This record gives sequence, structure tokens and C-alpha cells, in this order.
Amino acid sequence: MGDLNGDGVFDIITGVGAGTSPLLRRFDGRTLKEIGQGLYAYDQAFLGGMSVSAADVDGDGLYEMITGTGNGSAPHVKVRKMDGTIIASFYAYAPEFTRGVNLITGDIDNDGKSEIVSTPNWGGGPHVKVFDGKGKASASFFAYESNFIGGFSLALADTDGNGIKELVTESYAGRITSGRVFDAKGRMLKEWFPHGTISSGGMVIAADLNGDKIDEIVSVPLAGTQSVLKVFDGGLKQTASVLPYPASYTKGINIKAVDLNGDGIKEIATAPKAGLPPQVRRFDGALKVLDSLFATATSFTGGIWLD
Ligand SMILES: [Ca+2]
Ligand SMILES: [Ca+2]
Ligand SMILES: [Ca+2]
Ligand SMILES: [Ca+2]
Repeated sequence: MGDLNGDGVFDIITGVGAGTSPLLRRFDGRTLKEIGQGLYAYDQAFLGGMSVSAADVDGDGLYEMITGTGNGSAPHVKVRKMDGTIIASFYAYAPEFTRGVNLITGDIDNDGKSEIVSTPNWGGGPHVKVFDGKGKASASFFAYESNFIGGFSLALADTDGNGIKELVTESYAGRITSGRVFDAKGRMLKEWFPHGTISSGGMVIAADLNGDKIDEIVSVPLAGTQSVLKVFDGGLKQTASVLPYPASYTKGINIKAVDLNGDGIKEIATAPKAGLPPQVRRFDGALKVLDSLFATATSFTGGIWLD
């Protein structure tokens, strides 16, 4: 989401998953009416899905729409103004790599313009690249061993409160589950092990959960280990942990930081990935449970995605 038309309200941009043409649509956040017509981010025949992000990459106060191709195409990134005009178009990795590219955006060098941070989809190695809005790379580094292809989770977090976000990673399955913090140039600042010596991997998100302008880091293990949710402070010290679901549950949790009560401080929403009724729970930064709801019929145990 991002403010596309400068009215101060976040607008909604939607992409599509694999299996259908890569249609990009814009909706006014105030009226929920579609802005203009949907447009194809890539060739209409491409059915590999796409990643979509919104960020102000040129510092004019309006958000641009940034897309990356999904599996089955060269790793093609396009940056568009709200009216659809393409202002950058580039390959994040060699065009021979056809598993797709994931994108995350944020201003990580504090110049008022968002960078575009790319990672390859699974199978592409832990190669992180940082681009400006024109597609010029400012950093390129491996977050883990270059031959590690298990994948990893990536979040942007200001862990020291200096107003500049760092890159925080957590490795997926296949090595000891390692959390790492990098600066915008790819220099590793810290490493920690959020879940001891497990090798099933974990995922991270980051948000300021207590309003002190330092982002907390939230981690959950992937499937295969007890699904415990942990919060770490900017110094990577664990400050809270909770089992959102029964202690025997090991199939993994989707997590998302959301500010549902509008106080400017984010809460954490959780949902089981599989094998449990679709109970979404919400916790504050100290992991005190705030509320629970069932996203669909309680008999459905296929897992719930949060967005
Ligand atoms: Ca802009
Ligand atoms: Ca920047
Ligand atoms: Ca920082
Ligand atoms: Ca904080």
C-alpha cells in the first residue's frame, strides 16, 4: 500500500499470484474505487505471478508501483508512476535465473527516497541486492553461504533508533537458524540465534511495538519445531515469548504487524499455517493476547494467510 495520488490516504495496489495474467490494479484508499484501468505489469501470456510493492523511490511524495516477476521468467523489475508510466525496468539478477524475484522497499540510506531490495526466490541462493529507483545497484551481498539455497526471510528494521533502517534476515531450513543484521552496504553488524540450535528455519518481521522509535524483531520458527513466537529488542535480547496455539503445534505460524486500534503502535497478528482451526490472534508488544477471531469456519484447517 502507498499514497499514489497525494491525498494523504494510503491507496491499495493489487497484483496476482501464479496461474493468471499479471494484472496490476489500483484502488483509491478513500473510496475503494478503482483508479484508472488495470494494466499488465508484464506480457499478458506470463502466468508466473508477481511481487508488488509501493514506495516513493524518487522523493516527490508520491508512491510508485514496483513489481517483480514470479517463477518462470527472467528476474524483471519494473517501476511505474501511478499513471502506469514506466520509469525503470531492469533485471535484478542474470536473466538466465528464472525462479523469480522478491522485493521489499524502504529508505535504508536516509536520503528521502526508497530503495528497492531484492532477493531471489527459493533456489537462487542468499543474494541480496539494493537498487535505487532507477535500477542502479548500490549493494550486492550474500546474507548466508553462497551455496545455501534453503531461502531466508528479510525485513527492514531500525534496530538502533538512528532513523535508518537495517536489513534483518533469518535463514530457512538447511543450516542452523541464524538471524543477521546488515547495513545498507551489506556489512553484517550482528548475528544471533533466535531459536537456539534448530535447523528448521524461521521468519522475521519488524515493527516498533512500543512506540520508542526502535523496531522490535518478531520471529517464529518454520514448521517442524514448536511454534513459539518471540520478540527481540533492537539489541537482539529476547523480551517476550508466547505459544499462540497449543504447545504440541509445530506446523508454523504466519505473522503480520498491524495497527488495528489506530494508536500508532503496531500489534502482532498470528494465524496457523496448517492443521488447526483458522484462529487469528492478536498480541501487543509484550505478547499479551488482545483478542482472537476465527477467519473462516472453525472446521477449516488449511491455514490462513495474513495481509
Ligand atoms: Ca515518487
Ligand atoms: Ca534512500
Ligand atoms: Ca538504524
Ligand atoms: Ca520499539
